[in-house]
Amino acid sequence: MKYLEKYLEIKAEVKEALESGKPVVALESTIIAHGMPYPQNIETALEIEDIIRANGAVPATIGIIDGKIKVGLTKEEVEFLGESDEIVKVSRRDLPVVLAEKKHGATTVAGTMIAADLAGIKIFVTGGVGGVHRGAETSFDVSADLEELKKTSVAVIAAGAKSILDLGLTLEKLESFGVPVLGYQTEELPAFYSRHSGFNVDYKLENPEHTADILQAKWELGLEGGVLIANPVPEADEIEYSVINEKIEQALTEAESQGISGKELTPFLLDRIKEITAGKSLETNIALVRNNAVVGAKIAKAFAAKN
Ligand code: PSU
Ligand code: MN
Repeated sequence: MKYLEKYLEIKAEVKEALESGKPVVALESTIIAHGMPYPQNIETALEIEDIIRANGAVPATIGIIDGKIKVGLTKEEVEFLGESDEIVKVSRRDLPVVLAEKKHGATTVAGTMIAADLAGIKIFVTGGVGGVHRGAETSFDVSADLEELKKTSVAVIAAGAKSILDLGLTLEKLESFGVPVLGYQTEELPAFYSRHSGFNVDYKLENPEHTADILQAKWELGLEGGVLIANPVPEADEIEYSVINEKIEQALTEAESQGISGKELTPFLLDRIKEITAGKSLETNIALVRNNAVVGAKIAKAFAAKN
């Protein structure tokens, strides 16, 4: 792409890995800047990179510094994104403005998928994806993450979608968009904090090799678009659906009465749920991201071995 270098910078270690066909795992930065509080946000981001390495892949945390998309942030850049309160939450619609105005940005699932795709990274690990918000029939609040999954060929490993969303409608959208929703060693869609949601996934993944075969078949055939790999939180760390659901309802009611909407809604809910659960939701959030990193690195390894 003619102007790619103007906007995108790939860290040397990541570039070398991509050129030599080593497994690389993309990581997002909205979770750092807007998804978790300081200092756990920075600690978790750096720990996740170590977990990816320990499982045989090269981590590439993606964010925007001074109007440049960085594929592979340095430790100092991760710290900066985690500390500063002037970081824009960047999805597809925000990208051109933040780049042109040379601002700093944290990429959402959609933003990170775009950057990973430009850099040639196929596997991306995060906590949870955006989806259809509850009440979307009147608010029209549907995350741009879903549109991105429809068109951008990157596999996203997440602990399912959080029940701040309407999970049933989120699955319907993904079906219409032709996005496979694959459960990692489970037939049920995990609901982020909990392993159970009452909804089934489309297909169950047995292991990393099985996953890699499916990704290869999709993309070799030219079936563009992403895949959602739903990996349940470990049992020891989960919060039961019935327990967390009540807290979520409370946070949603508060958001509504305070008129919170648009890109502010997801960060607001995450923060309120953390307060309402006295920090328990944050512990669970960290645990499930760790677990996704292990699985994601293994899938990246299996996929790299085929290509
Ligand atoms: N879900 C989480 N933690 C997060 C997010 C979602 O459990 O940090 C972030 C991700 O970056 C996701 C974004 O892409 O929120 C979705 O925001 P919105 O609903 O505004 O599209
Ligand atoms: Mn939204």
